[in-house]
Amino acid sequence: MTSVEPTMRIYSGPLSMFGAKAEIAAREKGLNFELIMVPFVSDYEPKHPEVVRINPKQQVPVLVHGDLEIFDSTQIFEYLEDLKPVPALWPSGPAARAWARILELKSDEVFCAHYPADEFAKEPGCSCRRRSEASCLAYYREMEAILSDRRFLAGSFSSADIAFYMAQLFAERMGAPLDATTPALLRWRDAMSARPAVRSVVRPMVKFLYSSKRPVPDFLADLAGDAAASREGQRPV
Ligand SMILES: N[C@@H](CCC(=O)N[C@@H](CS)C(=O)NCC(=O)O)C(=O)O
Repeated sequence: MTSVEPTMRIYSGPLSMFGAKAEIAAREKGLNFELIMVPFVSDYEPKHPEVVRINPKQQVPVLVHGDLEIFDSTQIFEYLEDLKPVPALWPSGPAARAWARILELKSDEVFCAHYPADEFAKEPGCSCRRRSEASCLAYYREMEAILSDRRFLAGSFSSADIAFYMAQLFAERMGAPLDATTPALLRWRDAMSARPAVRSVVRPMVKFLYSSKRPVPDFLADLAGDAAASREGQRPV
């Protein structure tokens, strides 16, 4: 039988944490899609023409599925959940789902706001860097408390975990690592890093970090394979 399903396309970038969120969700759900990586050197210029046409913010991720053209990782989560409800990436029940969505929003918009790249690029010890580090630490402690009686942030594995995993990975890169003061969070991150969908999205990202001589968080070093052998001169974080 010939399939009449249109091919789903996800536009992402080699260092896009938001694109990675969308891709991980699609892989967790076992959906077939074509991944289009937009050019990225030190920024996202030149913009991919499809990204410019579809997203007025000119950002990835963008998803195209038949006539549907949408953008924003959170909106993509919602579409994928409606398209293929099982396995669910939101918990069941209105209150649990609302709470999970708030955790996802906080991860993207509150936690991520704590570590603007230019702040972390400043000298260690400068006051804005110390403020960013302290804010990240406070957020880690909040997540640690949530994980005291559960394996995943919203109870069952959900998009809230995907969002915070990617956000924390980027914070680690920028200089706000997890440490032994948040053991539940470390266990949660190990469990997340072991998921096949996560590994298949993060592995090419780590290879890109190595090949472009950017720092790679130590907890991801095993994902790099051969690329790790050439990490000479690269600063792990
Ligand atoms: N809220 C958006 C954020 C998207 C976003 O910031 N994308 C970045 C890459 S991770 C981007 O395309 N930046 C290029 C630009 O802003 O010009 C989402 O969740 O998708």
